[in-house]
Amino acid sequence: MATPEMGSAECDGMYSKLINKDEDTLYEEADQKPGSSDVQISVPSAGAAPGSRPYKLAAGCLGLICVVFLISIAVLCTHYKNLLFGVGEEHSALSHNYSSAQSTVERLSFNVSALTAAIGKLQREKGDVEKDKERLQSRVKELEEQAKPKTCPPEWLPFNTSCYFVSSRSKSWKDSNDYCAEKGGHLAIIHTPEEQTFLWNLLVRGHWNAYWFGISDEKAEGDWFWVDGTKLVGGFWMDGEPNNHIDEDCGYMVKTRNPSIPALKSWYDAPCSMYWPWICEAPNSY
Ligand SMILES: [Ca+2]
Ligand SMILES: [Ca+2]
Repeated sequence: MATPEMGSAECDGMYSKLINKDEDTLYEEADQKPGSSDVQISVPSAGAAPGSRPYKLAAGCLGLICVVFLISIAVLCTHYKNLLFGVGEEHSALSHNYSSAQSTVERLSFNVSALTAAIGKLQREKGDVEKDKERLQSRVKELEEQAKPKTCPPEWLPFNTSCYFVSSRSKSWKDSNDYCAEKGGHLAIIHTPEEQTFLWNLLVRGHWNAYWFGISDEKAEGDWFWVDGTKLVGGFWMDGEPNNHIDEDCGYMVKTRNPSIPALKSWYDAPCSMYWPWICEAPNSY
């Protein structure tokens, strides 16, 4: 509502002053109500110019982008913080697992050493057991052999593991031994008193019933060897024998009519060329 005191020219002058005073200030006339005084609206110069709304929109968008950017950074920081925390926990768990695995390896290494020592001990014991087994098997075979029924041929008599033959003919010591060899044996080899007594009991008494057996010192005087090459140990010599009286290198035993002469003192030496009956010995599987 225009004041009555203010004319149109005066209003124009006031507007001109205002515009001249500040070119960046925009005056807009408010609702023109009759009789009201003019309303003055000032707008900052940057937006005062016509067409300033795109800048406002751009500023708003830029601010929004900044906010989104800041939020994104915050979210990423949180994410990576959680990720690093997870990695740390995983590293700690792996370290613990590594230590545990090392302990397990050390324990297993100790166990392997103990087992290796135990295996070595068992192998040695196994070797000892196998040797005992072989020895026992050999002994069992020997006993089975001894337990076999005696299978001596006719005119041959069994004793322990051998068969014996007492001849009724006479030959030299060498021919007697050859005869025994033809039958798969040799002149008797006498190692024990029992064997000597067994043979003695086979013989008949007589004036001078003599029998060759398998002993000789032909190779070296005084060194008596059996026909299998083993050296004589002991023997059942008559007192004063062997005496090599007339170059006597072969052994024989005598059973006279004198019952006081024992079986264990019945051996003599005589020249090997003499003719006497003989006693053969052969394995009882003969
Ligand atoms: Ca002699
Ligand atoms: Ca003699």
